[in-house]
Amino acid sequence: MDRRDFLILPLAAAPLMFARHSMGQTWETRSSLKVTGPVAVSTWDSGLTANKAAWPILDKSGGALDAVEAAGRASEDEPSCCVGLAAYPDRDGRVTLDSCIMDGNGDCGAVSFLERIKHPVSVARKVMEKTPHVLLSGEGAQQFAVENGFQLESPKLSEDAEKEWKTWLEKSKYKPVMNIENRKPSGELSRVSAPHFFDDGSLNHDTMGTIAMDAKGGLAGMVTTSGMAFKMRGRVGDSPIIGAGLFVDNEAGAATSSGLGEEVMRICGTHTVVEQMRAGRSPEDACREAVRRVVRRDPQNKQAIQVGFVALAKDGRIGAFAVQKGFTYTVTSRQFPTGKTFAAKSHF
Ligand code: SD4
Repeated sequence: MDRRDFLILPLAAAPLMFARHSMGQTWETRSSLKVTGPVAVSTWDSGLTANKAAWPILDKSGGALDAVEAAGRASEDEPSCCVGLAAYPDRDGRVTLDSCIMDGNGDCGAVSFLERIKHPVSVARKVMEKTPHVLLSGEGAQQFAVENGFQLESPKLSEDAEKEWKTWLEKSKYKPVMNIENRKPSGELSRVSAPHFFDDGSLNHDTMGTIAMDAKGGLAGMVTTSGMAFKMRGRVGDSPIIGAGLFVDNEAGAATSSGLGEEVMRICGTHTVVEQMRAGRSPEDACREAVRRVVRRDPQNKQAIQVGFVALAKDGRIGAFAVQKGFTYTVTSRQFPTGKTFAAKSHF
């Protein structure tokens, strides 16, 4: 079932220019998927684009790290609601990007709250390779990027992002007043600083996370996102946080997440998933356990949020689990050379 379809929508559906995901699609669910040889696994059906960029590298015995970086760059190049400079801005009208990259030996780099740079995933890789640090943020991250040859792009919003932002401003009657986050216009949804759903009812998610295994069995992963649309300025989600939005360990496996980052951060989501695989759980059961931890805290409110995890074990098993129906992931491998999208099982 499609993410757009699984909600009963109270709001008028304004058509969106951006394809957040394909409509009307149904995806196969598999509990025990196992591939042999190299593989790229990405969040959502839009993961097809990411995997398409990663696959030629993996197929020619290239490294998993190069493959996931290529996946991230391809997503950042494709205009969408949720990744790259064309994505939806924060509530002040500025696009701020988060990204991280990690390989199976524990090397990692990340950027958060990065503005006007087209390829955050490559900046994250530079942080990993050229600095003694893991995470650079905001102005400092931008300065580092420029010093390393990344071009400073225009701050102008894409046409579609501008239109959506303006619509959001009208409806939310947003004024930059103190404590706007404390208003409770919609019950439990007021607990986070960005809307959970767009006006067409689709979830405010579509972060691209890619985890991959190369021909030598080496693992790597990356995440790239603009975070939650219309978020509070300065808000950073799980995506650039190692152990939250991404975790990779050659001894056990790799995992990435999409959805409401605050919930993922609270349980160190992907680290939990990888540790569960290390302890012997299948990728799907490991993701299910992480979802259980998300849901067990304040369970009533979990009906209103989405978090999905997808995992790749070091032996090629793949699995996923989400809070709600509608989370999908895409696998590209020798078995699925053009990519195949699967639906994750879910708690609700
Ligand atoms: C965040 N996890 O910033 C991200 C949002 C997301 O698809 O997954 N979007 O919280």
